[in-house]
Amino acid sequence: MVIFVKNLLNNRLNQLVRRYCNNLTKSKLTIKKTLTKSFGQPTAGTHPHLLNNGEVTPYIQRKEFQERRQNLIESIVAHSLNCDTNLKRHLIIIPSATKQYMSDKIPYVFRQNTDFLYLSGCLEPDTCLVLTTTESLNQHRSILFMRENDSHSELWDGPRTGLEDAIELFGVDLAFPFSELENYLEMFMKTNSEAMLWYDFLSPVQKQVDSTMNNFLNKKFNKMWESPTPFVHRLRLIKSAAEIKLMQQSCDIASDAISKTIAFSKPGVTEHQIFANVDFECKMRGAEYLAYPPVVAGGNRANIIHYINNDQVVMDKEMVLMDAGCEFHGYSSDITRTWPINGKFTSQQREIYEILLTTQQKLIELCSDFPTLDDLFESMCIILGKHLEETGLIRKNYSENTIKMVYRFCPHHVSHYLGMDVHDTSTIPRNIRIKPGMVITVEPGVYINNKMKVPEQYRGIGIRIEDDVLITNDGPVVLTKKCPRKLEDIEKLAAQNQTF
Ligand SMILES: [Mn+2]
Repeated sequence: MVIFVKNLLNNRLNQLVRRYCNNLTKSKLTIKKTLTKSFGQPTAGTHPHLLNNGEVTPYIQRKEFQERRQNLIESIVAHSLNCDTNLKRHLIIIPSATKQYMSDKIPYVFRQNTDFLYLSGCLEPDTCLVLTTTESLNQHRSILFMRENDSHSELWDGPRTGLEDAIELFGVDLAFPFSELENYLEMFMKTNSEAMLWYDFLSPVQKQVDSTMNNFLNKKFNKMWESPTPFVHRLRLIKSAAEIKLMQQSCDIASDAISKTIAFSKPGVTEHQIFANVDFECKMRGAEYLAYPPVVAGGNRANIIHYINNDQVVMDKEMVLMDAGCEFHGYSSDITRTWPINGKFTSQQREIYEILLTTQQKLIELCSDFPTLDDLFESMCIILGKHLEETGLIRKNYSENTIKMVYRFCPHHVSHYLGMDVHDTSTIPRNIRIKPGMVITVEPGVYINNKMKVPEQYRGIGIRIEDDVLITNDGPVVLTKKCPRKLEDIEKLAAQNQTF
C-alpha cells in the first residue's frame, strides 16, 4: 500500500485528499469481501477467464505498470539534468481517449489512448494520468483523474471504477475526480512555480484535457513545456517478458486466422467475404478486433498499397494479397500473405513469389547483426534489385540506380516497429540500431501494375510477404511462424475447399 498522505503539496491539496480518499481503508475491506464487485474494466474477480490475480490487464501485473511510470519519470528527470540542472520539478500529463460517435449516441468501438494504457492499465474513457516529481525521485506521485461513480450513467453504460477503487486497482498514489484536474494543476504550480510541464500540445487526444491544458499554459509563469511522447515511446520500444507473451499470442491468433482464411477462399469469393472470414477467425480465437482495416486485394488491386475497399470478386487465376492482423489485449500483429485463389501459382507469380521469399529470409537473417530499419531497406533494395535483374524486369548494370529502380517495384519501406500500435512508437526514427526486445515487421513487396512497361505476363502481379520478428541476443525470432509462407505450403492451403 502506498503512503499517500505524506509530502503533499499544501493544505488545499490535503483537503482534496481528505474529501475523496478518507473512505479508502473501508472500501478496500469491501473489495476483499466482494471479489466479484464490478469495475470499469475486467478484473480477475469478474473475468477469471481473462485475468489472473494481480494483473491489471491480461498478463500485466500492477507492479509492471508502476515500474513503467517510475521509468518514465526517471528518463525525463535524467534528460532534464542533462539540459538544465535547475529544473527538478516536473508535471507530466497523459490523457486517456474519449468516446467517438458514429451518429447520435451511437459510439464506435472504444480504443484507449496507447500511451495512457501503457502507463496506467486503465481502460476507461475521459480520464487522465498525472505524474509529478518534486525535489527527490522518491517523492514522485502518480495521480489518476477518474470519472466519479454515477448511478444514472452506470445504469446506461456499465460500471465505473470510481476514485476509491482506482488507487487499489491501478496502484497509483492518488485518485481525484476528473473535474478537479484544473484545480490540481493550479495548486501544484503555486508550490512549484519553476516546474517543467510535459504535455503533447501538438497532438491532443482528449478535448477536455486539451482545453484545460491550454488554459493552464496561459496562466503558467514560465510557459515551458515539452512533449513526453518520445520518452514514452522509448520505453514502449523494448518489450517486457509479459509483452512478448502478448505479442506472441496476437501473432499466433492472426497466423491461424489467416491460414484458415487462405484455406476457405476459392474463385468467385468476394474480398468482403475474405475480410469477414479473417475477422471472425481472429475474434473466435480471443482477439478483440482486427488491428487495422485489412487490405484484401484480388488481382491488379494488390498494386494499390492501401487498398481497403475490399468490395470486388476474386476471379480464377488471380492472386489475393491480404494484409491483416489482430489486436489481442492491446497488442498488435501485422501479417501479409499472397496466395493463388485457385490453389496454383502461374509461372510468373511463382517466380516473383520465390524472389520475395528469398529476399525476406535474407533480411530476417540480417537482423542478427542489429541493423537499423533504414539499413534493412537498403539491403532489400540490393537483394531484390539483383533478383529483379535476373528476371529481366530491371536492366542489368544499373548498380548506381538500383535503389531508384527497385523503388518503382516496391514503393514502401520494408519495416516498422510493432507493438501496442501497428505502426508502433512513431516518434522513434528508423536510423537507430535494432535491439533485443524490439519487435519489427519484415515486409518486402513487388508491385507490377497493369500500366508498367514490362513483359505482359508480369503485369497485374502484386505480392507482399510480411512477418513479425522479435529481436533477441540469440538471433531473430519469427513470431508469425505459424502462418505458412513457403510456396508449396501456401499452394497446399489454398488448394483446399476448391470444389463448388
Ligand atoms: Mn506492416
